[in-house]
Amino acid sequence: MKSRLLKIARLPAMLDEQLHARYEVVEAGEDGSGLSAATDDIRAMVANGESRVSRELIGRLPALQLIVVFGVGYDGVDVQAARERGIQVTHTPDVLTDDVADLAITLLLGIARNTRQADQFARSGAWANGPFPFSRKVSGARLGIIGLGRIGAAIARRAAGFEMSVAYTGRRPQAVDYRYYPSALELAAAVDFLVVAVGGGASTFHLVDAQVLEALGPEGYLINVGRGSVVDEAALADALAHRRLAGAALDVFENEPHPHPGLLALDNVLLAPHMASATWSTRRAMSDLVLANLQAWADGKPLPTPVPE
Ligand code: NAP
Ligand code: 8YV
Repeated sequence: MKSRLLKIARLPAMLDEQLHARYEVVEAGEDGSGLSAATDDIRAMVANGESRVSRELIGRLPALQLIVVFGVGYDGVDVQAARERGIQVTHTPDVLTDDVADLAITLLLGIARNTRQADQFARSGAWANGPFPFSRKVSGARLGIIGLGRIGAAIARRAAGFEMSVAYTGRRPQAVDYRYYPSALELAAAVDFLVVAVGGGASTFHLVDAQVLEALGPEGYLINVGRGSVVDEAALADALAHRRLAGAALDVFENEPHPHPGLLALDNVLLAPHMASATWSTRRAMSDLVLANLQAWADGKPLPTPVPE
């Protein structure tokens, strides 16, 4: 008989098929809402970067032993509550780093060079009336990265190809050649493009607030591929609307799938629907890692990618 597995995330069909082949899959909303079936025998759960695995949800699953996150960010999981129960938590680091860094650069180039408007300009016939307005040069500009982790470092490596100077902030300086600033505020004041590559959670909530945006200034651009909660989106919409910031390009939002309404009509904004890791090959690699963690757990072996202690 197949054992039961709780799924509280939208997953690629390639992973769904594998899960259904191996388990009796019980589905619920991203925060476990709608979970009506008996939960006493559910020992494993699959979530994603957007899921909310609260202490309350964990409490409703007395047999739970494993939480597998399809994604690297696990800020939605109450890891402390899981640890108190001896429940293991895994995620999918590394395999998505390249894609997320690639999209950060795509967004940076897109917002600086106005590629969204350029496409429309070329399609619409407006081109016949004169040339496209000038945009902002990227090569040689100053890049600031909030969170020089796996993804932040990959963005920095890509920026070297554009001869950008790189600076960063984090909780502590690292043994790297990039300049370190102890706060997001000081970093913002020193760069042209500020990229958020840090995860969510209480310690990074609204790290980019109105003051940081003010410091980035009317010539500055914000790019966010980290988590929506890191940026005060209302303050961002206000700064953009009043041109106190040159532009913003965002893949993640405070209230997904609903970007702040104040952002939607602005022409100095480029939006993406949380798709930085959504390429075929990376989603396959993430799916494989989810299955590998589930299999290792079932076999009583060490888990390939547990979240750090
Ligand atoms: P990582 O290697 O753990 O990097 C996170 C970095 O953030 C670390 O270098 C850490 O440096 C820094 N950091 C942690 N807490 C901080 C704080 N309170 N203030 C300032 N810096 C802090 O993780 P990763 O693999 O690069 O992933 C980073 C995040 O990207 C994920 O957590 C996820 O939210 C996001 N992500 C988004 C997408 C997407 O689709 N848009 C896809 C994948 C990941 P220190 O320890 O030195 O502070
Ligand atoms: C995914 C992410 O889009 O890895 C993360 O933290 O945010 C993304 O890679 C997400 O987990 C899948 O929904």
